[in-house]
Amino acid sequence: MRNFIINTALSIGFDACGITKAETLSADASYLQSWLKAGCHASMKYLERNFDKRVNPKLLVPGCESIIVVLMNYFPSEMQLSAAPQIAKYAYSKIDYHKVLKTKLQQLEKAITEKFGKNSFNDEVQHIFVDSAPVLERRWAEKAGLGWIGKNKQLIHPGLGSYVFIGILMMNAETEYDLPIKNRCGNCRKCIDSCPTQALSEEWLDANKCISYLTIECKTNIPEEFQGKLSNYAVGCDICADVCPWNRKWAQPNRHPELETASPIKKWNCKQWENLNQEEFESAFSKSAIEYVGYSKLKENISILMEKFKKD
Ligand code: B12
Ligand code: SF4
Ligand code: SF4
Repeated sequence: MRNFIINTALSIGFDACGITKAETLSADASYLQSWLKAGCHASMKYLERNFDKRVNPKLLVPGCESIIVVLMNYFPSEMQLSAAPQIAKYAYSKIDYHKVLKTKLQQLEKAITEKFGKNSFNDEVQHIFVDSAPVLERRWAEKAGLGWIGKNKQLIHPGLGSYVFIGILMMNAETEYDLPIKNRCGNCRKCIDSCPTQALSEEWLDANKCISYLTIECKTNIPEEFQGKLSNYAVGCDICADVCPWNRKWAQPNRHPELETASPIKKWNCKQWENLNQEEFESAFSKSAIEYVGYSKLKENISILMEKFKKD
């Protein structure tokens, strides 16, 4: 069953797949609790909710025995103009990655059901997850042998690097499981030392200071103290991934037509981003992950960058 699932996942177009046993994540529960207590989740209140389900998949999906984890490489083949406001690579594609991964996970589920029967899954509840539910996705990926969680808090896959999306399929059947691999960060601290806002420490990531949080999730104005430190990012941030030696070694352009870069990202210069109006936004990004950021937030971020740019 394990081999069938992994081979099918690869044939559907995922770049890697691993399976691990569904069990309570006790060590992670206390880590998560201290992280939340320290307020590192900033205004993302949803991370406080469903705590028990977040650390115990059997409460989220009754009957769940196995966690199937898939990865999809999103490293783009072409980069934006460096003088333009920067969009993090996760949001380059024309089509939102949530949709791309969910469609492929449905295909995987269908293939497993056809071969092993309907009871393989709990149809009563949602059991496909991409980024949007109380699931500690990076931890499951690590447990399923798909890489290690680096000091930049990202999952790093040996051979692919960290520019990979994670998708989860919770299965009620038991099967053979994969084993975690060794953490290869060693004494390196390049990500911690390169973070422009000191959001990273050896211990954790403080979202209050993270450019990714500030430019995507922060619903109020970006605090003045961080406005000059956005490092030209208008959406997300890739600095702690770009500096990682393992990405320099392993990251290769993805070959997924579904993740084709939206043309404005390839072409637009500073002026075009600055003059972006609502209609252009809708027509360029209505299907992309940038839609989640929203027109006003994007414009606000761009204007902060422009102001700083003009001052300098
Ligand atoms: C909230 C969130 C954010 C927040 C907070 C980030 C964070 N570190 O938690 C913000 C908005 C800042 C963010 C930014 C980004 N995100 Co985000 N995010 C999430 C989300 C929705 C939840 C993460 C979460 O639960 N955080 C809570 C903290 C406590 O969890 P954690 O840091 O993962 O730590 C857990 C484990 O790592 C482990 N752990 C870590 N250290 C230690 C230490 C000890 C001692 C122990 C016991 C355990 C432990 O235990 C913790 C609890 O299980 C996930 C999707 C999901 N449902 O998982 C995507 C996700 C993590 N994000 C993703 C991406 C792509 C990004 C960005 C790269 C986007 C960008 N370019 O701007 C950045 C990267 C920033 C960074 N350096 O991490 C991908 C990561 C892919 C990968 N290869 O790792 C995910 C998995 C989405 C997906 N399905 O692909 N994100
Ligand atoms: S995403 Fe950017 S701001 Fe956030 S921790 Fe990494 S380098 Fe720092
Ligand atoms: S930059 Fe260094 S410390 Fe940070 S994740 Fe990569 S290998 Fe680990």
